[in-house]
Amino acid sequence: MSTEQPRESRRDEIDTILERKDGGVRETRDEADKYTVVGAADRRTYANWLTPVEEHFVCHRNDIPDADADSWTVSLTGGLDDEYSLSDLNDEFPTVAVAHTMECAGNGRGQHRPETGSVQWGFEAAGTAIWTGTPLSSILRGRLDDADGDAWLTAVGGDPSDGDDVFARSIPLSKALEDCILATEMNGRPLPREHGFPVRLIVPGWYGVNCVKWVEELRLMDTMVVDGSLDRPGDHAYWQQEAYRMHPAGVDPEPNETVETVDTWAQLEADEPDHPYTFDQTVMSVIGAPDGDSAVSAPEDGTIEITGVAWAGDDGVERVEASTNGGDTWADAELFGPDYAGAWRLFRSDWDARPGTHVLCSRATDDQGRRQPMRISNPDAWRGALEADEFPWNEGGYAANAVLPNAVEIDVEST
Ligand SMILES: Nc1nc2c(c(=O)[nH]1)N[C@H]1C(S)=C(S)[C@@H](COP(=O)(O)O)O[C@H]1N2
Ligand SMILES: [Mo]
Repeated sequence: MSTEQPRESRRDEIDTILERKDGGVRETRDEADKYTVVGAADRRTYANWLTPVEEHFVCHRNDIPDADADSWTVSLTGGLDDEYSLSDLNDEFPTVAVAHTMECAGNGRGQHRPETGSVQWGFEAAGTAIWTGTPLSSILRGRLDDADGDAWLTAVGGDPSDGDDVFARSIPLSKALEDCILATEMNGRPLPREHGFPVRLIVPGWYGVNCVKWVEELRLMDTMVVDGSLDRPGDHAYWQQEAYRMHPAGVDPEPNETVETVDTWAQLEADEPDHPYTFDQTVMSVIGAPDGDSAVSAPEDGTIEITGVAWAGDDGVERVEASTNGGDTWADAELFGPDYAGAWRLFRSDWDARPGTHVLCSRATDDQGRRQPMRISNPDAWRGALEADEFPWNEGGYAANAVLPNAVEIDVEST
């Protein structure tokens, strides 16, 4: 299953992906971090609810495994002792479809000043697709007992890790049973290779890193994955315990066996864990239209419709406001369109546009009353930033959801 290709061969892989992807950031590779990344969304992506595969970003580190759907298996371990082929999964369990907004936890990283390392995403690393597959609750049903109440489920990717960091991520068993699926289709078509063919985990409303691609093992555990948790060589803890944790500059986060809450924002507001994990997505919004690419001419009555999307992870989007003067004043936007847990909502707001240049931005509030902060803080503020309506600069550039860095400038021409 694994491909021992030299790094240079990824050029072809990326080219092939790029042939089908169009959009904003064309391609970014972080040589130090060895990421393969295609930023495929552009602002217009956010004027639509469903994101076509061509506009959906791609992000992973290792080579894409050369997978054969007929021989691929998912093993259940950690006392579950079973194994399924994809046709077993398909035949033995119900098939469901879920809507999920995939967002890399590093979305907005490029908005941090000073710059943080790795891929400098603006807002391009988010998209909403319909994912079809098997509910984990069906697979796990009848295999659990009461003692598993606080258990974790660890998904392991079959991407070759060169004997290094195995791609393994843990989610609470309760989340797995609630709404997670093993997906084999994206937007009604077989999963594209770069999105996890033949099977990937979808964790609705959680950051992309939790949605393990090319899943080959699901392991029931008492704790989150730490080093030595898996029956295989390599380091097991990197993706859970080191990468994708929020912390100030120069800090190495300590591993934890468990956390009080998997609500990413609540972890940030609380004093523990010291360095939050990127689990559920923080409240966020992006304007999709007008897109600022060219000047707009105001119609006779001056009214232009501002359209965008807003999402809030496990929480609902309670309110979206739009501003046409860089955040000085705000007007309530209207939520409309599909309303699925784990996927973004469309919003719109009528703008009485006058000729000139205007800065448009949006600000969403989740159903726990948490509102997007206006800007990203300086590097020293850390958790103190929250009180100043700022998002805490963090060294990995994770979970950023500040308003102003996502603003769009619009030239309105007189008619
Ligand atoms: N096996 C595996 N799964 C993975 C990754 C990876 O490197 N290996 N990258 C993760 C990250 S960081 C993100 S943001 C999402 C991106 O999913 P997409 O490429 O389908 O958009 O996949 C996640 N799943
Ligand atoms: Mo990511």
